[in-house]
Amino acid sequence: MSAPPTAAPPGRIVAGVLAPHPPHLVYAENPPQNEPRAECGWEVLRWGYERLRRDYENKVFDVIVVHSPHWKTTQGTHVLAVPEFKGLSVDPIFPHLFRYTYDLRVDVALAEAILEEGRAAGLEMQAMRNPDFRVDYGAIISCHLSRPAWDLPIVVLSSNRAHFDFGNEVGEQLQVRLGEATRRAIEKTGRRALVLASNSLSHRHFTEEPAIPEDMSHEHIYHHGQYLWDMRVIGLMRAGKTRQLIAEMPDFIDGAISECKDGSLTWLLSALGFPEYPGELYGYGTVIGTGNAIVGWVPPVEAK
Ligand code: 2XP
Ligand code: FE2
Repeated sequence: MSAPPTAAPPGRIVAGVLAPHPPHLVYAENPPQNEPRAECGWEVLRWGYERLRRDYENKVFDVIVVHSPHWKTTQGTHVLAVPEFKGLSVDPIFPHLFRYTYDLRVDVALAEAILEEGRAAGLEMQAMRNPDFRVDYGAIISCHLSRPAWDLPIVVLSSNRAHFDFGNEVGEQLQVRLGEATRRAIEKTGRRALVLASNSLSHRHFTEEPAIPEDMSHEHIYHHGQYLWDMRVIGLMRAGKTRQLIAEMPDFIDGAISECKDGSLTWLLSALGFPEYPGELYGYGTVIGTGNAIVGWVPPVEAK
């Protein structure tokens, strides 16, 4: 029998997770929401998510806040701000693997607080108020894998393309400010938050898919240099050297054509206040050759 839930005091990030979103992982789990069926696949990563869920099942969360690389906006950061969204999410690259029916709630009060704190920090922020908006698959997949019950409201932040339009250094600075603004909003609204960065690490894709997508005899790291980058970054996270990781991030992004270029991980580490304690590695594995790590940070609750 598991221990009863332990509630942290309100107004804090209870846990932050690097929670990558390959649609393959949902496909291989065969949840009722997803139409395609799989035989197996990518077990090491799926067992990693399973262990994360088990570790967090006794924590009390009010909300999940997720930053997704696949909601790409060019006029600043957008935040979902409608109480609920329903629809069918189809991955544009892998429509044969991910056709997922979603029905989710949004914590609009927290979304508004993030918008306000972001603006107060000088960031361009926009509320998404279209009830028919199609929620992006990156956010849906990270939330599903971290907490498949969908029993919590969520808040989704877009990735704002600043790295692509103005360079890595500019993009990084904006994500650091956005992370601080997100933390302030969580504190001010008294939420106990689970915060997710939805990106993978190295991101060189295979160009051909096997006839059976879940045939694991085809799955492997694509390129040794990409693997070395992933190991370096994972080593820094496990050693609690997140400031060093941020200092190296622009080079990592270029060297490993990393999905960190969408800003999610930098935003998360900033929201967590750049942890100096080790991140818990739940799993590492490739998906169509890309490097994916599941890493969790649980901030210590300071005595008052
Ligand atoms: O290509 C992407 O960005 C995806 N989300 C799909 C595939 C594998 C990711 O690691
Ligand atoms: Fe992606």
